[in-house]
Amino acid sequence: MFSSLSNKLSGIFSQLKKRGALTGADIDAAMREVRVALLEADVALPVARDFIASLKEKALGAEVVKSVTPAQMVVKLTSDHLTELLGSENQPINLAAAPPVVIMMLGLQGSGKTTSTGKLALRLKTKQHKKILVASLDVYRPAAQAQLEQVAKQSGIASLPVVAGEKPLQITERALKAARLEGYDVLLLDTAGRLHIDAELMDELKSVKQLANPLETFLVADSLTGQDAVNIAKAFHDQIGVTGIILTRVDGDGRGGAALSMRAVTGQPIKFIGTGERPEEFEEFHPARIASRILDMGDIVSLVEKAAENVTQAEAEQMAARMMEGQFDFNDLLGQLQKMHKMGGIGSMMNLLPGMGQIKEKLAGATFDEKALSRQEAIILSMTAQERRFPKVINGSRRARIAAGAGAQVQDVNKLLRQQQQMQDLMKKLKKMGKKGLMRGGMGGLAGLTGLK
Ligand SMILES: Nc1nc2c(ncn2[C@@H]2O[C@H](COP(=O)(O)OP(=O)(O)OP(=O)(O)O)[C@@H](O)[C@H]2O)c(=O)[nH]1
Ligand SMILES: [Mg+2]
Repeated sequence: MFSSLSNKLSGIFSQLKKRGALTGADIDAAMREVRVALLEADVALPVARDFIASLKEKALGAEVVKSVTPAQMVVKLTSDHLTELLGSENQPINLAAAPPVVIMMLGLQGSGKTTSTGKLALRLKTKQHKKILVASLDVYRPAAQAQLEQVAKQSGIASLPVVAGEKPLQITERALKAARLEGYDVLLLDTAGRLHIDAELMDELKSVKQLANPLETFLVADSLTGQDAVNIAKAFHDQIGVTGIILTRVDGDGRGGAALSMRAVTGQPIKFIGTGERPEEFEEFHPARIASRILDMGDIVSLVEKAAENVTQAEAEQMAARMMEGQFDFNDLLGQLQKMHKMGGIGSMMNLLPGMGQIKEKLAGATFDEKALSRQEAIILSMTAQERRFPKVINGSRRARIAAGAGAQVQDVNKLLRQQQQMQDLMKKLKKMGKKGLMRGGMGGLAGLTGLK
């Protein structure tokens, strides 16, 4: 979502880097360009203006001009400033109260409230081991309550049984009671959306809030709506009082302005971001990481965390043991493919790597897309257990059968066989090299799998 801003900034800074020593005029000119880039990214005007004013003041300071690498100093200052603009530190969700802790979700129609309710519930359940109850107060849109029920069920979360004809306040009361009696740690209230902010909606939200006394009131805002999202958030905050913002569709091609202005305009922290439609596509918002993503310095920290989450120690050891034996059959390959999928595919990994912003388009080529991963998985799944274990038995007629079963071409099967063979050869070599070569081989193996070699 920040790609265009990110490209512009890296362009500005690479020009600057070429200059070596910087004059005040160089910095002035660069700051003007940064300002334009921010405005083009749909950052609110006053926010961009303040940002540039204070950044320029620092950048023009003697430190930068006299430093050995002035351009890098400017980049560093910009990164610090961006981090600050985004809210400095991650603000964790507040659950510090006697259970059941109530969390209320609000926002405009279609902003992602129901989806985010499910995502947040899943996150609190898996990461913080909380017992969660969700309840929908949306009695206006037909099937809204059923939608939340469905979303919850998908993630193994309990939802308040729907009683036809109840009003939002009645549902709230029943949900509070159920949460108390049934020993839930957290109660998430999903509310109805409206097309515009209207008095009726505000009154209803106010009375629900008064009754439920939520510890957190999250405004769910669609980042694709840019400055509108920010203005709406401000209006909600002024009238209802919110304690944090959940920014959705950060995976989309929005220009980033919403994320950048939200904190400055509303004074409230972004606590989470939605990065896709799936329940697990939801992350804590870390200002420093986002800033470094925007400046295309990569986001190594999140990458490492993501990988650690998905590959457990035991799995890693098991994988290493197989490698040490010089083994690599289709079960191993399938395991690797599935892990990549779990991590949100190669695309999402690439976004996090330094310097990838500029070559991302190239990487979006045939061997590098999600579809290819899924197709490879389908091919392996269409093999028998014996074929997966002993790929050598896969002859011409088996290849045709496997291709047909996976809805793929025989040449795709051949390609995958070659990959498996390469990996197998690599493992054999590794075995000879011993432990020392393992790391290097592992990386090379990954590259081989993705056709990068
Ligand atoms: N790509 C992407 N899609 C999202 C994200 N969050 C929500 N969506 C999609 O946005 C659509 C609307 O989401 P809902 O959760 O139903 O929105 P809502 O605010 O509850 O809508 P109403 O109840 O009608 O006001 C759904 O198709 C979601 O899958 C996100 O972070 N990324
Ligand atoms: Mg909804």
